Amino acid sequence: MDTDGFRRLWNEVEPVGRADSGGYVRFSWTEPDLVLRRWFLAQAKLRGLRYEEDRNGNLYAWWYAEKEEVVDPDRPRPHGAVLTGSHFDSVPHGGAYDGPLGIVAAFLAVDRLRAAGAHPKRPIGIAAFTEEEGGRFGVPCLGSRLMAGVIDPDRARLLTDPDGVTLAEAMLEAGADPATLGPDPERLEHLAAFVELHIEQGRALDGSESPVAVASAIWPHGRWRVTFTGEADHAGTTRLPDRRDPMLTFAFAVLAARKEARLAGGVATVGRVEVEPNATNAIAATVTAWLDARAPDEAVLGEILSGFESKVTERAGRDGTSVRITAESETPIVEFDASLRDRIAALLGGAPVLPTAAGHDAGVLSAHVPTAMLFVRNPTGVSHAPGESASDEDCAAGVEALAAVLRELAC
Ligand code: HGY
Ligand code: MN
Ligand code: MN
Ligand code: MN
Repeated sequence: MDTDGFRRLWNEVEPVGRADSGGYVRFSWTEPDLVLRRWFLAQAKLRGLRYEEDRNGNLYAWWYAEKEEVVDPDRPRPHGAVLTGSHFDSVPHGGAYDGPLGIVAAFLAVDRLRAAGAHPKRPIGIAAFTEEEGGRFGVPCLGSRLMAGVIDPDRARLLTDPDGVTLAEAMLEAGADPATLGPDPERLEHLAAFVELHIEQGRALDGSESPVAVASAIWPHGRWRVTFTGEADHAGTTRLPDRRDPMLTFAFAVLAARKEARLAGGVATVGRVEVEPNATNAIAATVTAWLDARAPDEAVLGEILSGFESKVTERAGRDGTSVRITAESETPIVEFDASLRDRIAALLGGAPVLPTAAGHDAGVLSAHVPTAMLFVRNPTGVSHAPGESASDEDCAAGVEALAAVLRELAC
């Protein structure tokens, strides 16, 4: 295993976007993202791979099969390609590995295959999908969802970041063209398989013999914007019975989400909230919070949501406030392609097979292309926070595993 080789390439990516918190702030179309997009182009050039940016801002580096029969010279799109890769963007102050590890490992896996003299019979592609976390514009897997045609490009163009900048404006400022956003069915048709390597976002592999696991499923999950509306008033002179304080209903809702999730057997999180007018000495007018709920199956997720909605609506009635719940993104359960999953687990010497409650571009593509995921051990299990970690040895083992999978599927 080439641990030094991993560390060398990882050292080029790891510092990009690191904040004083030790976490990463790599929002799509901001400077750290542009630095990593330029790095991706340089890595493709270094290896003589054909670089491509698609209509949605996703990047590709293609290693063509020697005798690549390009069916339509005007559209030199590879047929039956095996694609691997992940994303560069992060949640605010997220971990170093979530996303970039899959892209660095992909370049190194291609290097391993070439060093071993492999000649792909199918094109092998490396992808960097844009806005996977939804950390800036709020909808996760935006680049892969646009490609798959599961989000309206007009809605996407108007998505705004916390500063009110739209995706379209951010792309224009970065020199990209938002007018081209939209479904890319031909691209999907030409993929024979997609394999995403990702750091494990949990502790399932801690203490395991194998530093690498294969994904069986992604839990159904979603994000809901919950708006609590009350009546702004003076914090001192307004008698308690006269108040219509949305902060009260919000506080109840956070506890209700947790309780409904515990009772149903899933998880629910409120990690983001905005208060208007957000003044120390004024009762809030509105509180906007985002609920992230996930569960092992759709029935449990539905139970969490319906329990949450009924309890919070009832409480708002008692508080004299109102509540509106709007789905921002809902992702059904993903059962990865069983034959591909088992073939890869066997290839990797019986690697553990485990589900995840984290969403991924692989989850979006799996509805269109035979898809698999590899997880690399994360001893702390921490993710979406500075504590996320993986050893160089385990990452190098991930590269070996990915190289073996690409050889199996494309060479
Ligand atoms: O939110 C998620 O589950 C993923 O890490 N984007
Ligand atoms: Mn993530
Ligand atoms: Mn990720
Ligand atoms: Mn992902």
